[in-house]
Amino acid sequence: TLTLSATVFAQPLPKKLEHNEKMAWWRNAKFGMFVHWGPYCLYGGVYNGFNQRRGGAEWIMNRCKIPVREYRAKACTFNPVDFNAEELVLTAKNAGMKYIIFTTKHHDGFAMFKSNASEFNIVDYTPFKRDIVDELAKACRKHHIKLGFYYSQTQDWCNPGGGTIRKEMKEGWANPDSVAIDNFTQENLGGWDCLQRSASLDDYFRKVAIPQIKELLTNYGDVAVMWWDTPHRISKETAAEITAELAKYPQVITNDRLRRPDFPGDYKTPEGRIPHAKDIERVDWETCMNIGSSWGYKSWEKNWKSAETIIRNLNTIAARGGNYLLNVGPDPTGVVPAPALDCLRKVGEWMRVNGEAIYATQRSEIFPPWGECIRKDEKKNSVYYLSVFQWPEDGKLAFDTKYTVKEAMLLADGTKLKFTKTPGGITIQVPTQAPDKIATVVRLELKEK
Ligand code: FHN
Repeated sequence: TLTLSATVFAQPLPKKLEHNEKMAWWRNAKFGMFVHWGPYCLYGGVYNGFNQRRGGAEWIMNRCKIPVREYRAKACTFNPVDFNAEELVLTAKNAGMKYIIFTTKHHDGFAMFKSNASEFNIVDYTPFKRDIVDELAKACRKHHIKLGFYYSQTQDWCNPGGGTIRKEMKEGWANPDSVAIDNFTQENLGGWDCLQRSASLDDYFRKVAIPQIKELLTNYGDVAVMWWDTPHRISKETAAEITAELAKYPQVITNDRLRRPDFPGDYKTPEGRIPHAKDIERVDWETCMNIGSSWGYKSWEKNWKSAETIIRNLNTIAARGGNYLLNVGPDPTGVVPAPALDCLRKVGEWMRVNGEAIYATQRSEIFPPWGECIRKDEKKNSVYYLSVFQWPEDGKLAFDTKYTVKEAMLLADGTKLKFTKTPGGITIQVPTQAPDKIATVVRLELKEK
């Protein structure tokens, strides 16, 4: 009968992966690159000669109340001719990063990929015409870097249906019929008239967001992560529809920002901060943080973080059992700003020597005063990596442990270190000068009692 044949030919859903199996690569990876890039980079945090005062430069349209038509006209000029996906992927890889999370669509609604759901995308709307997500996916596959997609599911400032737009529409700037300022002519508003407009948020999900999510999941090979953002204003039903779509791709890991609290995803996402160890016990988590002070490119950035800060943060995060997702914002030509590249190069140098202390490690539950203690369970024994930020001037490094230490060495060059037992643990004899002023790693092999 009809019913029987429908049952027989129905496509079975792929086998559900066990949670631990699915999370394994992510837990081992520890360090990833976040990339915030879209037409907002054309402003670089400056509008009409004024520096944007609050928020990341990717929020410039909202913060400076740039009319939709004007913003879209600006987006028409996006032509990042120096973008080279392989260069970006290799920048991440050489810094020791194992995955990239790329903003496929941020709150401005612009898709960095070819989309049939909205013409407001890099291929159909700009002279560049290249599918950036596709190029990135290919480069990531070539260099064995996992690729995840940031997708802002609840906001689209260029579409009346998009998320937070109602309030902004009352303010005028987000009204799609608002008049562009003088320096944009009707001619360079290209594509405007045929753009999608959704009447409501539901309509937006149906016509734009869900079709785009499907495009992302099907057109670019294996997707490692779906990274949602701003988890408000999405109905339970729509979130469930998205989750049902995701169920077809059991390998895809998701963060916790689809809809709170009923769609917790696979891991938590503290933003711009490293949580206290006691607040993130027995959960997977990832700190996302800027390498400067803005997610999107800011031409007047002055607060670049040093390699020392990044390396120490990475150690602290590893010691507390988390991942570090470090953000860069490429400029209008498609290139990561030089101070960020310089920092990542130094981080890479440290990682090439000391990566063993970061990858595939676990939280240690020991928080020494001079730095961090990171744990790795090996077949027979466990290893502690003591990452020393404040070097002991007397050459005596005190470490409290209830375990028996079999061997101590400097990770960088394998120099064996002598140690003596103390009532609470051991004292390790180390050189009086810190071999690495940022973080010297002492590797301890333990024999557990
Ligand atoms: O509003 C965004 C912001 O621009 C950026 O994308 C960050 C990254 O975590 N998420 C939002 C704020 O939570």
